[in-house]
Amino acid sequence: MRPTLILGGTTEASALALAMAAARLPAILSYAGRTDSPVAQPVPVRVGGFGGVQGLADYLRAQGIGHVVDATHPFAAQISAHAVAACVATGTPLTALERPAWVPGPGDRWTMVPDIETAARLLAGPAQRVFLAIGRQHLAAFAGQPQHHYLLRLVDPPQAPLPLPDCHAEIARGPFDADGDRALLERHAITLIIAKNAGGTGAAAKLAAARALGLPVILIDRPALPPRPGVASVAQVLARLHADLGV
Ligand code: 3Y8
Ligand code: NAP
Repeated sequence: MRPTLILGGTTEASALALAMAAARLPAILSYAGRTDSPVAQPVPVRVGGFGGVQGLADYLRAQGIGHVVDATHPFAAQISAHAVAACVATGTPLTALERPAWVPGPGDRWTMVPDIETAARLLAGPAQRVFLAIGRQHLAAFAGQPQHHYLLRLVDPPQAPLPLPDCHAEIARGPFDADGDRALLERHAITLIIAKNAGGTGAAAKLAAARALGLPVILIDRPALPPRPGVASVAQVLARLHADLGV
């Protein structure tokens, strides 16, 4: 049976890998190599970029991949675009395992913005204590607003000086829980949270904590992705794989 390539790096990708291992369906989970020690998986793992669309297409052919499941994070827009192009080029079935965007509920004080740059522009004004919970890759976008104290949360200790003069980095890997995030916000006297609209459960704790504390949140919309077949659950992915296999 031809293996499935899972483009991973999310809670849902790990859940799919577990289900495929249990169902004895061959799979390879792929990480970009963004973190020092990605969480162990019950299926074979490969780490690192493929080398663009052509590199991914070559990999699909060389490994005889029977199906690609794009279970990457909604902000991982480039790999998702590459997966669409490489699957078209090689005639490989593609399924996206997607999680719906978060929507505000009672008590939420959210401001939705289209991108990271707009979020940074909204910080013009007097100094605040900001939980900038977007990870490491896009911190430079906030260098133009040095007046704030920033609380950061990074997966690995930073290897280079951070682009924000007044910041404190917590080193932690999610998924996170609401009690822990509430204690974090209180311990650092946070007045504003900035987050990506990741959806899912692994990063939602800070929103529940903000609601409990009545704190405002600037929530960044996810980037646009090319159209592709998408499902919302591991069970639906397995159903598509079984349909592929005619079982
Ligand atoms: C390397 C794999 C699993 C996956 C768990 C999910 C949940 C915990 C919450 C906060 C927000 C943030 C960040 C976050 C969460 C899950 C999921 C998720 C957000 C790991 C992982 C990899 C990454 C990459 C990393 C990014 C960063 C983003 C931290 C592993 C732990 C902020 C996104 O230092 C860096 O370069 C980090 C880069 C991309 C965003 C950024 O731009 O900095 N994730 N996160 C994946 C790879 O190499 O392919 O190391 O085990 C996975 C998870 N992180 O299996 O249980 O499913 O979303 N990840 C965001 O959502 O805002 C933290 O602090 O509240
Ligand atoms: P991205 O901007 O969409 O992709 C940039 C390049 O990284 C891709 O072109 C590809 O390199 C490589 N890449 C990305 N994901 C890969 C994967 N799963 N396997 C192999 N190569 C991959 O990606 P990103 O936003 O940096 O995300 C990187 C990883 O972190 C993904 O696994 C994603 O699921 C995870 N993650 C991201 C976020 C986030 O906020 N962005 C949050 C949680 C988890 P080549 O062009 O060389 O093939």
